[in-house]
Order: sequence, then structure tokens, then C-alpha cells
Amino acid sequence: MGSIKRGALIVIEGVDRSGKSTQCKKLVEALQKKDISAKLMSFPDRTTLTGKLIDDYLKNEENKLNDRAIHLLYSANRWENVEKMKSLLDKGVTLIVDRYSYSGIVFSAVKKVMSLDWCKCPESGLPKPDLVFLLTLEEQEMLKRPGFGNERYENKTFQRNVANMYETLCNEEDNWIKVNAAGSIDEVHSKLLQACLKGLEKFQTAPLKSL
Ligand code: T5A
Ligand code: NA
Repeated sequence: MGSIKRGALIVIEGVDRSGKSTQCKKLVEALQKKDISAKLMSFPDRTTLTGKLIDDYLKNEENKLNDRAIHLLYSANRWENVEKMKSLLDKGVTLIVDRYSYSGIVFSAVKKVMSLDWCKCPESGLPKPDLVFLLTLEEQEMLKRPGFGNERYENKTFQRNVANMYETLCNEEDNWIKVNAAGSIDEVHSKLLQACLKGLEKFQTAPLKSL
């Protein structure tokens, strides 16, 4: 009897409105169509205890939560889900994750209050993604996307700094793939799906690493 292969851990990151949620959903559907067991997860998970505090912080400009406190809440929000993630991966379910530790690191580090190393610390020990897609989007394209500007952080200067910080992280790792998100939804999707399928066997047979 062959043992079940673990699921792969695949993350999509990128500036606000780059199409992460749209692409995650399509990717899960496409994998399932190919009889690959796959599930969507997203961070922040606004349904948990910390998720509710985060949701209020994002929607309410009056919320003056300290920068370090909100950073740790975002991280706690991932830690709250770690057993669930590991158990699904163990069962062979591939997780497609809409934002992860890198969002946490990037969005806090650009505030210039905490160092990049300080921002990375609470993520240490979480499951390390096998593959990270970084969706890139020119500023002009981002401003055209529906809904931009509705929440905290959705302004041009902040997002420009976010894009630069993502580049910094991308250059530190060898398992990130940059994808221009300005193409049509289907164009972007086929690039992501291709890269996923290409790496899947390798990801599923290698031990899961930690951040
Ligand atoms: N955050 C998050 C932290 O500070 N720390 C953390 O640890 C984490 C996890 C909320 C905020 O929290 C911050 C980052 C964020 O500022 P969120 O809930 O993921 O994070 O944010 P959302 O508002 O849900 O998502 P985004 O704004 O990032 O949008 P997406 O998911 O990138 O974009 P999506 O797919 O919703 O698409 C946006 C619109 O564009 C259209 C879609 O139909 C949609 O209308 N669209 C396209 N249009 C044209 N061409 C394409 N290729 C398109 N793809 C999508
Ligand atoms: Na989203």
C-alpha cells in the first residue's frame, strides 16, 4: 500500500486588487477538475477571534490599534489555523492560499516603525510554502480595478511601497514566480495553473519545510 502524498502549499501574494482572490478560486476549481484534491484558504481569516479584530481595524479608520499589536494579530490569525493547515496537507489536500506571512511582513515593514527582521519573527515556524506567486500590477492598472480605495492601506504611496517590499522578499527566495496581473483573468490563470501542475509532483514528494 503506497502512502498518501502530502498536499502542496501554494500561496498567491501581490498588491491590493491584483486579482489574488479571483485567481485562487479559479486555481482551486481547475485543480479539482483534474481530480487533484485542493482547498482554498485566505488570510486574514476574518471568521476567527483575531479575524474579527482585524476586520474592524481594516474597515474603521478610527481604530487606533498599535502597529506592533496589529502585526501580531495578523500573525496570530495564521497560527490559529496552523493545525488545520497541517492536517489538510497531511491528508494530501493541496492548499491554495490567498495571502500569507509575506503580506504580514510587507504591510507592516513599509510602515517603517518596525524593522524587516522584527516583522519576520512571529512567522517563524509556520509551514513554508512550496511555491509563491507574486502578482504584479502597474499603478495605473491597480487604480482602475473595482473597489480600490475601500479599505485602510488602499492608497497609491502605500501600495507603491508594498510593491517594492514584495520585490525585496521575492529576491531573497528561489521559489517565487512573478506574474504580470495586467493580463485577462484567463491569461493570468493559465500561467498560474501551468506552473502549479509543473511543480506539483516535486512539492508533494519533498518534506514540508518551516518558515
Ligand atoms: N494584510 C493582510 C496585512 O496587513 N497583514 C497580513 O498579514 C495580511 C494577511 C486585507 C488587507 O490586509 C492586509 C493587506 C490588505 O490591505 P484582503 O482581505 O486579502 O486583505 O484584501 P481584499 O480587499 O479582499 O483583497 P485585495 O484588495 O488584495 O484584492 P485581490 O484579491 O488581489 O483582487 P480580487 O481578485 O478581489 O480582484 C479585484 C477586482 O479586480 C477584478 C475582480 O473582478 C475584482 O473586481 N479583476 C480583474 N479585472 C481585470 N483583469 C483582471 N485580470 C482581473 N482580476 C481581477
Ligand atoms: Na482578496
